Amino acid sequence: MSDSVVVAGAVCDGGRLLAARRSAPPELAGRWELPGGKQEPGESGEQALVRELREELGVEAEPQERIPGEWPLKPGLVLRVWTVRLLAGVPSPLEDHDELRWLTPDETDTVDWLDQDRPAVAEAVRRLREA
Ligand code: 523
Repeated sequence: MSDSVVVAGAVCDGGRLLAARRSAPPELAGRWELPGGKQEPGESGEQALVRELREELGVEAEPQERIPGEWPLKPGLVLRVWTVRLLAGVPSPLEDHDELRWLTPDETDTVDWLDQDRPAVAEAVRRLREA
């Protein structure tokens, strides 16, 4: 059986990257992540990401490019990440998060990212610096 997928967005706007602090479960609460969630049957990764960002942040967003690679979360579950552009709305922590921060490339090390998110965060920051 193929792995289940968690999709996440490196949401970039105005030269900054959006970081979201998890409010649950207890072992992950307080750590920072690229917002997203589980891809459901019948959805593409991009569709799942658009849905998750709408539910969690209240925004309309457009996945742009997949960041190459995928990162194991636990057996049978992998993380895939896209860069994302905001189309409408201002992100707010509606579900699963208790704080959001827009980080400049120089500020991205100021939050405690989930370990599995770090390679994609590094690549997103590299792209932000180039843009
Ligand atoms: N991660 C993770 N990084 C990351 C996300 C969005 C998720 O490491 N950027 C991990 C955290 C959880 C698992 O992936 O162990 C599922 O993420 P979650 O809870 O955000 O996905 P949901 O909300 O779709 O999951 P359910 O509540 O279980 O449906």
